[in-house]
Amino acid sequence: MTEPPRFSQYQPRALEIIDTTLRDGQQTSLLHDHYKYFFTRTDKEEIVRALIIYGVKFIELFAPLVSPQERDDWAALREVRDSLITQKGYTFLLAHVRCHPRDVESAVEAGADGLNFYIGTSNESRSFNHGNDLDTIMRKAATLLDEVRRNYPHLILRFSGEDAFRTREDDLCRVYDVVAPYVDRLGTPDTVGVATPLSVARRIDVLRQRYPTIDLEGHFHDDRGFALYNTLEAVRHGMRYINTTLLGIAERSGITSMTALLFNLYIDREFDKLEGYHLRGSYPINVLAADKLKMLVPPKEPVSLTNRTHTAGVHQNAVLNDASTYEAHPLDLFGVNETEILLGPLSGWNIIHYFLKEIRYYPIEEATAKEIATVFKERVYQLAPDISPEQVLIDIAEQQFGLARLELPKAVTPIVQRLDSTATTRPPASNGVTLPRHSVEIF
Ligand code: HCA
Repeated sequence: MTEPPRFSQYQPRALEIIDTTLRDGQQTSLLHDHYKYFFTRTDKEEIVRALIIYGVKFIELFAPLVSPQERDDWAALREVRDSLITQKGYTFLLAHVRCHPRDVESAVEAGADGLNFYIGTSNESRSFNHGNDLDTIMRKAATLLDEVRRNYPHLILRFSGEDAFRTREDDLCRVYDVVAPYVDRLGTPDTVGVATPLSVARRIDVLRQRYPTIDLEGHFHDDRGFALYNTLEAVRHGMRYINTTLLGIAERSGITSMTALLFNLYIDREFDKLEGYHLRGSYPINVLAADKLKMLVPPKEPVSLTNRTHTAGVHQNAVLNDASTYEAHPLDLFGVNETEILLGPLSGWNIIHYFLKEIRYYPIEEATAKEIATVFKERVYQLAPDISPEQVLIDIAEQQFGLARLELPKAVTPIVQRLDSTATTRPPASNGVTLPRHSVEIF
């Protein structure tokens, strides 16, 4: 049966995020650190749902043949995607595949909308990974892509020379010359994090000149801490497709964080790149991902509550006078404010622990937070319109668990008071852009 040619009907935006949380994100060591090891089916369904509601149109998953679990999850994730088509339009599910017919078959069987092909092209990959020389890579890739293009004309095809930034420019172009006739995008993964903004700009200029009609895709690892800078440089140089993950989780030190990228594009006033992304959902989606990993949103993530937490008494006083003293950025537009932080049925125990301890100043152990979270999850489903989830949580904490707020010294005003006051005194965003309001319950 021929699939409808959906991609050809889609008009790509100035910036298309290809989220790879469920592919490269699953290669993060954090899953091991926290004894979690893999995302469950439910985790994946919730993440896909949240990404689609956030406005992401391309989601990369493992090739289904990676494991029976991955294969079965494909069907479940397609169902989630299908259930949101009326509300959010179509979202393309892409399979990350080796240049191997079995990978292709499994992805086609699973109903993938596109195939993200990759094969190592650097000396290192050629010598120590697959052992093929450049001519073999070219022959293999071109033959397979030609066949796939002919048999499955509706599929979106991407080709990446893995380790592109350690691949000589001439070598990369030789390979890309032979695959270019078949693909919709050419990837330039910085697999081991060696790129710099300068090398990114140069590489993109070369590729754009040589393949003017093919979109480029970036995937930047953070080994030097440059992933975000490299991505911003790539976007400025006209790269339309960018791989990101929630919280930037991926192999080793990770890749570009989705919300960090969009936040920075906003700060740099690149508003055309933000079309269709629900920026107010940024913090909630980060909380969701962190919760899955059994941690808090990391402090190095720009869209985090940490950037609104002031501990030094002097800072707190200044912030009470005017929040801009220590807060330069409009994080509230990205959902970092009290109404967005919490507290839907999916709020995990760690955000509940954080909320009660750091924001509401209850002395509380993790074990108690876990118990409260269980009670809260039951109660929150029975919410009346005039009772906030936060009030339910506080009632549980105080009445059922006997917690009492810490008395603070006068100079230390709880952050919540500050947030309440800044909510009304903080000037609106100065750029005149109206952002859609988005609340946490959707996740
Ligand atoms: C991998 C490597 C990869 C692939 C990126 C891509 C990388 O985990 O297989 O397919 O574009 O960083 O090169 O993530």
